[in-house]
Formats: sequence, structure tokens, C-alpha cells
Amino acid sequence: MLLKNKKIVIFGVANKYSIATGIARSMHEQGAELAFAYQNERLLKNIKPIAEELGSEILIECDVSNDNSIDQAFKDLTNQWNKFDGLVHSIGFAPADQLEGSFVDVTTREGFKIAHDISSYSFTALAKASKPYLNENAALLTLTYLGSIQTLPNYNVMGLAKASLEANTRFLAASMGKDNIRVNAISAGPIKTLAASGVKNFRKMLSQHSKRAPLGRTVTADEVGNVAAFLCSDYASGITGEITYVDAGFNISAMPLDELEE
Ligand code: NAD
Ligand code: 0WE
Repeated sequence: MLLKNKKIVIFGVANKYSIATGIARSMHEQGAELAFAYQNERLLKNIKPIAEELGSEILIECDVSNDNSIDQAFKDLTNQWNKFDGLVHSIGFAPADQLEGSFVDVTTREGFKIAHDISSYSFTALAKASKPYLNENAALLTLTYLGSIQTLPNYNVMGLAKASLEANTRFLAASMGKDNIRVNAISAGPIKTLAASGVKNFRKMLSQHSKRAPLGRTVTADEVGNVAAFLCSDYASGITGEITYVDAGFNISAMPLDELEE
């Protein structure tokens, strides 16, 4: 039981396919007590049964684009918990028109601003707002993607926002280390979630991934969840500011070994 006696709040469950749901499942298996923060009322019907199955009755609304909503969320949460041990940020967003077409043509000042606000600044905002309530030894975790350091079609301004999020992880780790708070990120391979379902040719991306990845397949939200549980546990007490890849090895491979075979 990696997470026995740990209280962890998870931001970013939209439905049962969310990476945050895989993380919650694994953390529950490892004995964590969980709370869920959801974006808006509309998602509540999806999240209620998931929370219930994982033994949680703490459901809190939080729109991370709004400072008042963030403050209220931690007031609501700390009505139930005095302090807690972990926070998972599994949130990303850019307006749909930013994620289709050539980067130089489709990117706008407003699209850039929203992508960076929701996908990167919100992690700083949650770290700041949770700091008074974090126990000694607490861990923060976020989710990133390879588009932060390499290009691919259509990911566009989200790649810039993920580059910012990864630097954010390092600066938060440096800044909170003196309080013994660790801050890490998981870079996940492509997974068919709600955020991916609107993306053009996502199925082709999944098959390209399986072709190039050393393990010859994609990863599941539960596999990401298992690494998330480890990173938030005391077994990872020596790891902070790190980006851990959970992608079946895709990021180390420039070409699959069988590509040149006749
Ligand atoms: P998802 O759609 O299930 O989750 C995205 C979540 O972001 C949703 O729960 C949504 O409610 C939340 N969100 C968006 N705007 C918000 C706001 N203003 N306030 C509060 N919450 C807000 O999709 P997912 O794939 O599970 O995405 C989770 C994280 O994983 C994202 O950061 C994404 O970039 C990252 N990621 C996804 C993949 C993939 O292929 N699915 C790969 C690597 C990284
Ligand atoms: O980070 C992500 C999801 C990013 C995302 C997706 C959407 C679709 C719907 C952010 N905002 C929105 N806004 C919407 O309106 N991933 C890593 C998954 C993903 O998204 C892609 C990918 C991959 C992989 C978009 C284009 C190309 C590849």
C-alpha cells in the first residue's frame, strides 16, 4: 500500500476515460483517501459514480480559469480535510480552432493566452492556493506530452503550453523544495480520452505510436495511474522537478527496428 494514510485531491476527471480516472483508480488501490475537483456542474453526473466506486464523497467544483473559484474550492476542500498530502493536475485546454492546421496560420493571441492560462498557469495557481494546506512530504503532479519538445501535426500552441508546464514543474520544485514538497510531471503517450476525441486523425496517431514505440503498443490510463501513485508516494521521496515518460518508450525511438526490413 504505497499511499496508505495519504489524502490526495485530483483535478481533471471528466469521465471514466480520463487519465485522471486511471490515476484515481491506482491511488485508491494503493490505499489513498481521495477528493475530486471538477470543472463544472455538467460533469457532476459522470464523476459521482466514479467517486463513489473509489470510496470518496468529496466532490468540489473548480474552474481553474477563475481565481475566486480556486479559492472557494480550497475552502470547500479544507472543510473536509484540515490538511492533505497530494494534488494531481490533469487539466489542459486550447480552443479547438488552435489545434487544426498550420501553426503559423492558425495561432492567435487569444488562443495562445487561453492555452497557456488553462494548461500551465493553472498548475502554479493550484500550487499557490494549496500551499497553506499541504502536509510535510506532500507531492504535486501534472500531466504533459511530448509535443513540448518535438513537433507533430496539429498539436500547435498546446506544445508551447506544455513546454511552459514542464518549466513550471521545475520552478515549482525549486521553490517548494525547502518545505519538503515535491513537484513532478508524467509525460504520457497518446490515449483516447475526451480531450483526444475531438482531434482529427487521432486513431492514426495511435497506430503510428504503436509502430515506433519499443513496446509496440500504446499505454493505458491505468499504466499512467500506477506511475502517478508511485510519484506521489514516499517511495519517490528523492524525485522532484522530474518529467517521467510513460509512453511505451516512444520518446527514445527515432525509427522502429523493423522499418528497414524487406
Ligand atoms: P480529459 O478531457 O479527460 O481531461 C481534461 C480535463 O481538463 C477535463 O476533466 C476538463 O474538465 C479539464 N479542464 C479543462 N478546462 C478546465 C478548467 N477551466 N477548469 C477546470 N478543469 C478544466 O482528457 P485527458 O486526456 O485525460 O487530459 C488530462 C491531461 O493529460 C491534460 O493535461 C492532457 O494534456 C494530458 N495528456 C493527455 C494525453 C492524451 O493523449 N489523452 C497524452 C499526454 C498528456
Ligand atoms: O494534451 C492533449 C489534449 C490537448 C487538447 C485537446 C483538445 C480537443 C478539444 C487541448 N484542448 C482541446 N480543446 C478542444 O476543444 N493531448 C496530448 C492529446 C492530443 O491532442 C492532440 C494531439 C494529442 C496527442 C491534438 C492535436 C494533435 C495531437
